[in-house]
Amino acid sequence: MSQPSAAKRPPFDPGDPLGLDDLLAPEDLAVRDTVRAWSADRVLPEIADWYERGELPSVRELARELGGLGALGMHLEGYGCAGASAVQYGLACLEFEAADSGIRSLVSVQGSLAMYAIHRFGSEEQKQRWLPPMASGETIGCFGLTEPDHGSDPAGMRTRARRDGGDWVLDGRKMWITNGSVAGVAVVWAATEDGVRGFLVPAGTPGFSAPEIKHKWSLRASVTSELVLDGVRLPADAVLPQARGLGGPLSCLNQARYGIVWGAMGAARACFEAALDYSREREQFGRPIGGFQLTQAKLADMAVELHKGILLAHHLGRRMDAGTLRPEQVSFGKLNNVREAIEICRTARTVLGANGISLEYPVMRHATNLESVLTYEGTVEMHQLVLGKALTGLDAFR
Ligand code: TGC
Ligand code: FAD
Repeated sequence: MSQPSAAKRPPFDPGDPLGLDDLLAPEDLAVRDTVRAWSADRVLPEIADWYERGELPSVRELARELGGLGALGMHLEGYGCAGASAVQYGLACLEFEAADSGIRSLVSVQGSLAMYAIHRFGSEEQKQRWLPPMASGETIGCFGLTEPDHGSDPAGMRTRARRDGGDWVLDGRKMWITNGSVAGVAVVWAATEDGVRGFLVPAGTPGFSAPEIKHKWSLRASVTSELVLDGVRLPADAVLPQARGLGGPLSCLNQARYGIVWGAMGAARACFEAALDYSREREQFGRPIGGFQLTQAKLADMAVELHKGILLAHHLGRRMDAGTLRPEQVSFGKLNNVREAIEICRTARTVLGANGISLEYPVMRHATNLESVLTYEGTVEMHQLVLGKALTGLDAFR
């Protein structure tokens, strides 16, 4: 194999050391640049303040702006959705999460969980009613699967839906629900005589409320709520007709987990960049700390894991676009990329010394956010067990 001449080789780019941008088409780069510019303009100047206050104060306005960008349900077709590729959706998730995991959560729950559930399992009437206002950000959606006593094991859910004449009546509780208190529609999963079914619960339905969960030390710029269902009466057409069994909600999780595979690398990139910049400027013992071998080892290891993670995300994105992506492969990506992202953020924190714990820098905020990302959408252990089962053929969940 002939070696290219040095003159043909592009220069080394510290922001893209593997040359992964070569994998992207001009339209992919355009999506990435648009989301990066929006995040820099709308999120980065305010995020530390929102985080400190533990609020996402302009969530409805942000949702409408995200709708205007085409970011809500962007990988879905029709009904006002952008019809972007999975790779483009992934790039957007990376850029949103480079700003804050809370913004990527807002986008993921809207597009990959609530809208995807309606798009994949809803009737034509349900799609026409809900998807266009959700794509534009006029209506926010949430996705209620987790319960106070059933997180990793949703098969044991206690929320029940029973038939009463032509109606459905729902009773139960959901816990830790992103966007819950600001949602115009909640996708609620409940046990019925025929197994798990999905229901569309409009905000304001009697018996339904969504109190916000406070005192979080992670995902502080994100709305998280309980969903309370006390004899919530819904018409027959509130049920998602095409979803039967736990496979319904778990299919939606594949979509959101895929976005996290990319998103986690955004948080990691922000921390790596902060550490690299800091290491060039901060001097100790008469020289920049980036000149010390131990700091360079940290930076090199961070860069290796960051760009391996992006490459993995890209590979999974291509498989998703080709229709060949398996749930076990999504687990592979979520397990690796979130775990490595946390490690990168923690290492970046050490490079910043005491400044690493300050909200003046993004590192600690991303590191604490990633503690939620490690847990939601399937904990590390769940994804290890999914892979363990696929590798051995033995189910170790129960
Ligand atoms: P199991 O018996 O394996 O499966 C039941 C049925 O589901 C099917 N299935 C899947 N289908 C599509 N995609 C997947 N990933 C699937 N995994 C399983 C399966 O084929 C079967 O279908 P059928 O037709 O034979 O009935 O189920 P299990 O009870 O043993 O549980 C498996 C396990 C533990 C992997 C699953 O329960 C699980 O993934 N648990 C983790 C729960 C979780 O991730 N919850 C997330 C809640 S949503 C959230 O966190 C949003 S945060 C978002 C944000 O803010 O960004
Ligand atoms: P548990 O399931 O109780 O697990 C506790 C520990 O036990 C974990 O380490 C787990 O891995 C381990 N464990 C459990 N079973 C096993 C086993 N068989 N083998 C080995 N280890 C095991 N849910 C939604 O439905 N919608 C949302 O929008 C949503 N948003 C969220 C937002 C935030 C900020 C957070 C923190 C959570 C959110 N969740 C949401 C909930 C999330 O999906 C759950 O927290 C998650 O699935 C884990 O459930 P749990 O917290 O009940 O932990």
